[in-house]
Amino acid sequence: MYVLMYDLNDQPYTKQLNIKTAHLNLSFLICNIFFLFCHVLSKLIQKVYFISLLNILQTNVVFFFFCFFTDINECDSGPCKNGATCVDAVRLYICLCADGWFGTQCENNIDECYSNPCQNGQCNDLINGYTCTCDSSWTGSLCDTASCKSGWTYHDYSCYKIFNIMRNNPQAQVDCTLEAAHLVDVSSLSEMNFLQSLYYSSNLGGNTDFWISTNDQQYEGVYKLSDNTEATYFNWDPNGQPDQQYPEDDCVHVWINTNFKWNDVRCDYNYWFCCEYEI
Ligand SMILES: [Ca+2]
Ligand SMILES: [Ca+2]
Ligand SMILES: [Ca+2]
Ligand SMILES: [Ca+2]
Repeated sequence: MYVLMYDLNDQPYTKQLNIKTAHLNLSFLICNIFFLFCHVLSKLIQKVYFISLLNILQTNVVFFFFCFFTDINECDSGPCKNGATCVDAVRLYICLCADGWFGTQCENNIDECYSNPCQNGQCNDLINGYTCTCDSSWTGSLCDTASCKSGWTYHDYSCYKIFNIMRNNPQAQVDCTLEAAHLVDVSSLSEMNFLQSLYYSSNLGGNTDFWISTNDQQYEGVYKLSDNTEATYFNWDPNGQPDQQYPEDDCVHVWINTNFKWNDVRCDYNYWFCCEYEI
């Protein structure tokens, strides 16, 4: 009678049992079932050693069965990376990642830039954090604070300054260009309201009208902005403007006395002027 056995390294071998067939009774069947049980268990658990102690008496075969379970510490090999904490378990390990890392072995650097936190700038991914390199004219940790040149005021992605210097319209355009700006393009009621508040908060020392870019110098009645695109917003004085009183009335100024409504006038008149640059 040969019995399949396994040594401590799980290597199978056969062993001849020199006992009478008559004695190979139910005990052998139980033995094999138990062995099978241990072997299946060994697939689930780190190691199972099966030992059967055979004690052959004169007429009886008595088996003693033992399963020995062992488990190594899988954390000993240091599988968790980047400062993770390794937790040993049966047949496996679990890595508890340090902040900023993920993955089975915490081998991956979390991309904190994924959500695009830098509103006007470049995001630089770090370990458990990020920094923003802001575009020009933006500051703040999230590049969400506009930064206009000294003396200029921010509103909706533009910077503005009202110059309390008397200039005709072409001269005013040149002065704005020298400031890397242009005569203000007023294209919404919101922008117009902003200009009104800017006018009063700028301590300009007087109440003089100011130029804006709107003009119809190219075609009479077709109003353009500083970039030569057609104007779509107007804030004309409702009492008859634009009236083209003179043939040269092709430039537009903000009329302080009519609550900041607009009037078309000759371009060679002199007023203050407002410059704008986009950021
Ligand atoms: Ca990161
Ligand atoms: Ca504008
Ligand atoms: Ca005109
Ligand atoms: Ca007019």
